Amino acid sequence: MKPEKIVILTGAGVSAESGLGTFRDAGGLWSEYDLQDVATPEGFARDPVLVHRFYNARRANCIAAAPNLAHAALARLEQEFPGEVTLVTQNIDDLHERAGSRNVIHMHGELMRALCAACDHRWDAPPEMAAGAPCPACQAPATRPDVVWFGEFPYQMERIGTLLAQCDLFAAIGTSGTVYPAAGFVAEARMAGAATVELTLEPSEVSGQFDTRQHGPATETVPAWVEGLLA
Ligand code: BV8
Repeated sequence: MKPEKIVILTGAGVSAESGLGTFRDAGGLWSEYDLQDVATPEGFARDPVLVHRFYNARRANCIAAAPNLAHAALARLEQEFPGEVTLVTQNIDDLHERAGSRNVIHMHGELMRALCAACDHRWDAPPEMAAGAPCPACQAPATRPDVVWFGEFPYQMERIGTLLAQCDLFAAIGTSGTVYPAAGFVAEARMAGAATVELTLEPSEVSGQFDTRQHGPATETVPAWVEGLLA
């Protein structure tokens, strides 16, 4: 039976072949930085200069990177599939949008957006953010990247819960299934009766919860998977 509502969760692996580092692969971001220092509110309070340096470097990499065949295939699926396709991404890069995806939920925020911790104002981040820079709305020196750190509440969880309860196909692409609540989405989709598929380079921590798994580079597995759905 053809699916009608597809929810796709992506992680760092979908951007790996665009040259953006993953987190937990060998040589990944967490092997160079301690996530406690650069991806927690406590780390930001302790050393905002270090945190801005971390995100400024990733923002520069992101600007210089290009979407890859996996991003392009997912944008094609959204455009050509007769049913509903929603992309829920843990990634903070903008490669899905630059490949043409429109229906994208950034549950961990966006590298290209800035947030004022004092007044909640959000705006397009400059290429380089500086610690203590004043908020354009309230002038408080409380500006930070608009990303969700560990211990913080991911964005649009209510909407994601509704999508998972209603979907009939759930795919996880390029994610290690290490970070919650995202790693729990496959269980929610299964409870809703959805078919589930995992497309990663190697098995994730939740591989056993998927009906089917395809292991290989996203630039090969995702275009083939999309071809099959559109056939
Ligand atoms: C929350 C944004 C409450 C910033 C990120 C104790 C105290 C406090 C919290 C916790 C705790 N214990 C557990 C928690 C929860 C915690 C958590 O899960 N911790 C883990 C480490 C145990 N989670 C949180 O704190 C979350 N908030 O829980 O709030 C709550 C609870 C329930 C409901 C609502 C609220 C907030 C988590 C968000 C943290 N922010 N990033 C930034 O990016 O800098 S997380 C970070 O990890 C990224 O978002 C990243 O996307 C995410 C997951 O990593 P992956 O994307 O999976 O990447 P990874 O490197 O791990 O894996 C790469 C994958 O790609 C692999 O599978 C590999 O095979 C594959 N791959 C590689 N190359 C390719 C490929 N696949 C295909 N092709 C390739 N070429």
